[in-house]
Amino acid sequence: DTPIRLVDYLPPSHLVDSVALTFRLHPQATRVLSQVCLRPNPARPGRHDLRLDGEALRLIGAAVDGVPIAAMPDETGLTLPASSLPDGPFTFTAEVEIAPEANTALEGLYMSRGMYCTQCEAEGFRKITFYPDRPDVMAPFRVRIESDLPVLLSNGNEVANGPGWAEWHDPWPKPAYLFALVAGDLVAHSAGFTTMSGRDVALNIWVRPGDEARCGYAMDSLIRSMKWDEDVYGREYDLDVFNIVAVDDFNMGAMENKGLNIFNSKYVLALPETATDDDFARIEAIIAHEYFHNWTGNRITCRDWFQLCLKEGLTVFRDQQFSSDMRSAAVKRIEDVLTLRARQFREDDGPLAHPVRPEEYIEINNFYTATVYEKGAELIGMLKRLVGDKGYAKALDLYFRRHDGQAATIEDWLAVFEDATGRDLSRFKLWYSEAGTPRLKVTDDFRDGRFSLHVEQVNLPTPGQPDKHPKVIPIAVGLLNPNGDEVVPTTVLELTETRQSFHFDGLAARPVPSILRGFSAPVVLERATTPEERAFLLAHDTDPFNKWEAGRALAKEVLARMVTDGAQPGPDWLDALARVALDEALDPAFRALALRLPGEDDMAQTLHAAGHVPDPDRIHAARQRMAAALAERLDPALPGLIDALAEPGPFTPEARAAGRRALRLAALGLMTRRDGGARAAAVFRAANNMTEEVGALSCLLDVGRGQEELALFESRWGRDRLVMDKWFTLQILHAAPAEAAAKVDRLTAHPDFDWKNPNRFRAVIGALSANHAGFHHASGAGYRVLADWLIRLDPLNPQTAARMSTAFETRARYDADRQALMADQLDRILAAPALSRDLAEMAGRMRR
Ligand code: BAL
Ligand code: ZN
Repeated sequence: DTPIRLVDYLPPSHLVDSVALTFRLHPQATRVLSQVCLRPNPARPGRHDLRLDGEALRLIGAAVDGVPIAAMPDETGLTLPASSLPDGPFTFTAEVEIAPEANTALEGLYMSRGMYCTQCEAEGFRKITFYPDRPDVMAPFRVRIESDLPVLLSNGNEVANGPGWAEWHDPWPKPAYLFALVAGDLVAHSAGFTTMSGRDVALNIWVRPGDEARCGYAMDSLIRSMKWDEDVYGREYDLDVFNIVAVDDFNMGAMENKGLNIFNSKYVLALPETATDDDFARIEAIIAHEYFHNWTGNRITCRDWFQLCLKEGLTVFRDQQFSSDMRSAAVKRIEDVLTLRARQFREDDGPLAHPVRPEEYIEINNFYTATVYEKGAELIGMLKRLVGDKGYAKALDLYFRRHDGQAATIEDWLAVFEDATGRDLSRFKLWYSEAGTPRLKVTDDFRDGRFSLHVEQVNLPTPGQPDKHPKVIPIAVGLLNPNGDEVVPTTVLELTETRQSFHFDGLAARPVPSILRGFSAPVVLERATTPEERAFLLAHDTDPFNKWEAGRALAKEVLARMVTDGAQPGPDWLDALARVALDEALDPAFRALALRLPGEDDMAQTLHAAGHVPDPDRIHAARQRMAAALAERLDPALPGLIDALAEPGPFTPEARAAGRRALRLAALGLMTRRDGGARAAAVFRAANNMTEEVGALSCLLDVGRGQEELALFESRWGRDRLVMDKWFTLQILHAAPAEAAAKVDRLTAHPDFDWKNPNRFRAVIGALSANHAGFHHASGAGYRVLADWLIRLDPLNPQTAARMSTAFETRARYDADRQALMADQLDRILAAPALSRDLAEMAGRMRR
């Protein structure tokens, strides 16, 4: 397969003025009739062939302006020669047949437990009919659906219906990737919203009968999202109806189709008894994310798929802002940075590193990555920091005004910031084109009342990019007096060169610097400092992120020593952490985060960066010892903490209560190491919510207990697919390293292991790669079982197989034996017959 390159971009040969589609739904033989009104694109002077994308379509007939044509599609589409096309506007009509029931890739039109649904981003529409399937071709769509199923939905507003049919019209021009259709036996949880200009919008969440009582939180999140986007960005909804549909078989989290968002049911359905606090938070964030796409993605879309971060980075940034406003901004920032480091820094550090705006791809589905999404969002955060809140607001207003209805680029995006604020962003643009996580090496000195920070940025090579340039890096810094008072409040230093010094004058004493406050840039900060200074910042920093970061860094240093020297954690660290954990003036959610020990994959990455070869067994054992030491230190306080944090009254998913539960469960986890699990078993049995039920069960599994509770859980929830996903995951996640692969073998033989369902597949196979010591067990059994399942899934669902193959991206970190074992499995994958383009690209990049 030849790569597609950004430099080869050409505007489309033809534009589409309107599209009319008729679907005669049938599981094995759906007929799709299309009528596409086209005209030559003035931006491409001259006469051009018209290329229509189309894959796995049985062409019944086609015509241009009503005159049948003898079209012969190839494997990827149909070319209509320029000589056969009118000079001006014309209509292309086609009738094709497709088989939704046989579509296991879950791209295009497919079936999920008797219901028809679609997934067209990025290039699924070409599996529905022949069309210029590219995001810069935007058109209004009219859709007629014919089926006996009771609920028939598409984009836009419903304009007519009758027995066995419905017609929808979407007046807003959109690219084909935002097309959606749903047909099924569904019921709605409905509500209404009046927009800021007084438009009444009907809101519906469509689910299977029986699930309608589980939609309340998603609906509440939607209404809050709509209001927030009006209040904060001035963005109003633009149709009479907003529909959401929950689907059980879905490759992604959700999809922002215009007026008809389609969701993985995991991110819609929630009751206190079935969903954890994390599930509630994710539902809120994803509902918001998809809704916010209506402006950042749909009204303004991407010119081509290289610009994916234009909509995704910005929309992630917006959903992060929303969650911060709804919950605790400090806790949200810490959680976002944890995710960024765990997923994006890891990606940047290995063979899959790519710029936020990639310059080539073989399969675009492989670029829905943490780099495009999460690092893309960090770039927006840096821009906002550099131009200030007012500058950001002005730039966004201009963006919406200037580009509404367009398919835009990163150049357009940066130009609105330049035009709105007068700032030159040509250097900043390097963040979009160069991969890799910059390292900041910081030293300081203090002389005659002047405190100086000397900063050097190091931009290491990444695959295909041996030489890098210095980036523009906003570094938020505050200075504290030795007594803990803040002498210099947060100021943003702008690093633009490889080396720069920044000075603070008029200081009476040498201050303690708090650097990279709020994690003001996606970089690794390297600064030689003392445990005492970290403990000081953990106690006194006014910036909540850096307060947490100080504790985190301290924990990682202690754990690193435990791994490399077999040391035990010293009393200083234990005391410092105990002070935070027991400080009732602090937010319980923050205290829970402080108690969360560094993850094993995170430690492996850190040790590798420090020049060690990480040993997964030693990391695992050291982390267990660390937890045991912390449990011993906090032992006297744990029962009181667990009692005091019990939530009286009925469950509420709001952040305050969730934070208390998080701290309670952190304490319970430690207590389980002291009392053999008696308290956790009691919490499990008394739980009236899934957070505590799963939390207590995890505590037990973590210390090798909980078999009775697992059986109880299964008998209670055996018929609930989403809850049972948790049951599968927990057992793999908490399996002892030597048993993890065998546990996968046992659970994949379970009658409820439906491997064709992406959620269930991820629940088991994805959990294996999240069990660091289990996946990397020296026997290679973890690598082998993952490869077995990827090879099996790939012919059916290449997209999910390719995504999950990234477990191998950290190969270079480990010892030669493990590297060889992983390479063997990548070779096996690459040798699989009829390997998909998706998995071939990923395995090939990781094998290089
Ligand atoms: N556009 C794909 C799903 C999402 O990012 O919302
Ligand atoms: Zn998105």
